[in-house]
Amino acid sequence: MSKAFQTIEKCPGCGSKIQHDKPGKPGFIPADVYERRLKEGKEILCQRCFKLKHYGMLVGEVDEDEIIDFLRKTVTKFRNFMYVLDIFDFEGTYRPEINEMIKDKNVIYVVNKFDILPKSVSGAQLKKWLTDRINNANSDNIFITSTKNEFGISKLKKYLENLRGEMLVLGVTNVGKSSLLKKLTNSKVTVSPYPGTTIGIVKHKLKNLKVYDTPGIIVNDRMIDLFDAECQAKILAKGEVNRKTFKPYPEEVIFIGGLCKISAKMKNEESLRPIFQIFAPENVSFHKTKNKNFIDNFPKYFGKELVPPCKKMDISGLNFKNLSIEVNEGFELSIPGLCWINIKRGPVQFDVYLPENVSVYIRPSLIQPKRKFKNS
Ligand SMILES: Nc1nc2c(ncn2[C@@H]2O[C@H](COP(=O)(O)OP(=O)(O)OP(=O)(O)O)[C@@H](O)[C@H]2O)c(=O)[nH]1
Ligand SMILES: [Mg+2]
Repeated sequence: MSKAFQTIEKCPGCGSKIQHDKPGKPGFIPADVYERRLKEGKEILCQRCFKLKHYGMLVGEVDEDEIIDFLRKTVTKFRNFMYVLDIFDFEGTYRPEINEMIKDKNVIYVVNKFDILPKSVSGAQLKKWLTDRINNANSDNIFITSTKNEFGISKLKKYLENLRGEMLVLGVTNVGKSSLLKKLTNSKVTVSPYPGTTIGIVKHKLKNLKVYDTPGIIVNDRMIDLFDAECQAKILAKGEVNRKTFKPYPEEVIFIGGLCKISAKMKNEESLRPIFQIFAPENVSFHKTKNKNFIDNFPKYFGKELVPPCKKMDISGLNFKNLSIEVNEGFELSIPGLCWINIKRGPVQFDVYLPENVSVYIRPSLIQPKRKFKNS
């Protein structure tokens, strides 16, 4: 390769090392294209970022173990961290293994995607909820943001511009780390709805602070993690979450997507029916039925009445579990990467059937009930 031009060693879109030998792998760009674009002074992106940016296509594979090894090593070199969380999926993105990696460090928590919450939730209300739930958090180190409607971006920017030194950004895949840095610095990094977009470290500058974007941490205990990348991109919360109120009879089953079904009754008063609201991204379907044929043959409806999965899916290799869970008024049942269920009238006794590796949480309500339901 000619050295007449300044070479670029890392793809500015995803941070992976530029290489010319392994098509389909991160960082690949054909040598002739690379040289030509350098000569012409044109933007250099690896083929994967180029396709993601221009065609919304995902190519190439990411090595999960390599990423986590790389992050563990990198974390030890930093004192200051920006830990990015996704408010659609608090339990799925606020994780013990990340907390462990950065304990004893200086951390700011950036809770992103505020736009997906119903408008009735105020920033102050959410901050209080978060402060109660994040270790070591106080109102000064939590920032609530949305890269979509710019909520909280200028406040975060001002805060960062007053800092010096170096800061590492950390978080699960798809929480919006790169989108935040793009907004904060007007840079050209690749963002996409596919998990694992960023592959290496990408450096950004905000006045006297160097901020480093990193690959997302890949996790496997959320519902969304069971689906392929295309489907994950489809069901990722894009706009305000959908909500639907249910007041089911005990014999009715509610499918939330195809891999989770619930039934519910009042814990104490058999004469009343429970009332709850399910919140989920717009492309997740809710389907209430007591049709035994449907319930027994539910995989037949994948990609149709039941989404996700987005198309046919072989679930013969998946183990399922049955949970019996009591949830009181003022609390929510959260199923990471799928939905949360807010109790309006309870206590509710739920039977939940879902894949074994998907964790389930009970948490204080993010959305407070406005009115009390009458006894009907
Ligand atoms: N609704 C909403 N979507 C967002 C927001 N910020 C980012 N996104 C979307 O979330 C998806 C992931 O964004 P990225 O910035 O690539 O996320 P990341 O954390 O860098 O992901 P990895 O590099 O895969 O770890 C994209 O589809 C973004 O458009 C936000 O504030 N609100
Ligand atoms: Mg990224």
